[in-house]
Amino acid sequence: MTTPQVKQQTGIGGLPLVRIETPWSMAEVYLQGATVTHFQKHGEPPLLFLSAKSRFEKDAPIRGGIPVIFPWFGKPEGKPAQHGSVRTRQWDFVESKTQADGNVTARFRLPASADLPSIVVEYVVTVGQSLCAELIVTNNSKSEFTFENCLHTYFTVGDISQTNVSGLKGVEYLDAMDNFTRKTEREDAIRFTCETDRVYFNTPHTTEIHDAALRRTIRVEKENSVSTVVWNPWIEKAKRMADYGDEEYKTMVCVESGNVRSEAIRLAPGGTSSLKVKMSSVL
Ligand code: TA6
Repeated sequence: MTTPQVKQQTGIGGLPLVRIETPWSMAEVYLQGATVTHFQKHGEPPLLFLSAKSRFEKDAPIRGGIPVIFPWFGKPEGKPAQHGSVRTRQWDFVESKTQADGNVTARFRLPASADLPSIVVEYVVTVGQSLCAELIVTNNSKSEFTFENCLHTYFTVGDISQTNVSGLKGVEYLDAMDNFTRKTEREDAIRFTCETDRVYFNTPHTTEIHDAALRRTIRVEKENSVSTVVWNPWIEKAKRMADYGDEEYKTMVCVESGNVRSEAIRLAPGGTSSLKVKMSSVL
């Protein structure tokens, strides 16, 4: 059994990354946005999707993996960019630890910044037979801090036309493709035949991605997340995204975990909030 290893390396575009090898898997985390760009169990296809056309440049978001969305989701009025400010910042790699069971944890911290006064943001990635990501926000200010968070995970699938997402039947959602109209999910399994962009509310529970082409099920388990976002850009939007291949919509789906829009978090002074997601695959 290979011994766990953690190495700091220079990655695509000269950007620094942390590469983590465990007896079961390998992962890569770019310090840019503390973005997990790769997780793959030995002998399996990659769990995470990374666009072949992603930019790897300072101040540009990485297209794929697990973008960390904080302190806002989407593009609220007056905000300078889509999906928060931290996915394009360089985080610090603090430490890594190998657990007795062979899992490796790597801890990252967002450097203090004037736009987030007295707010400490850390991110802990645990790599083993599954992948865990935990976004931890501590409010050291003297006032309540309201924010949205989301781990905007891109998953690899073999063929989107043979893929479905289960676990959301009966749940209310906002349909971004229909002026954010509030609807109720009627399907046991969501299938993809067009651009799909939905924010599901009151979903603290597990969802599953059933990938018939790769003959695997991906399980997304969450702690302290009540919003789930399901997204596939489909044909026309794929063509409009410069950092995304025209055909890449066929081999990915986003199932994102966080607390967004009406489910934003209100963190009292001295409080800590942790959003945790465990991603695993079953063949
Ligand atoms: O999570 C879905 C979504 O909000 C979509 O509307 C789409 O914009 C996607 O995120 C990607 O956003 P980005 O800013 O990374 O291009």
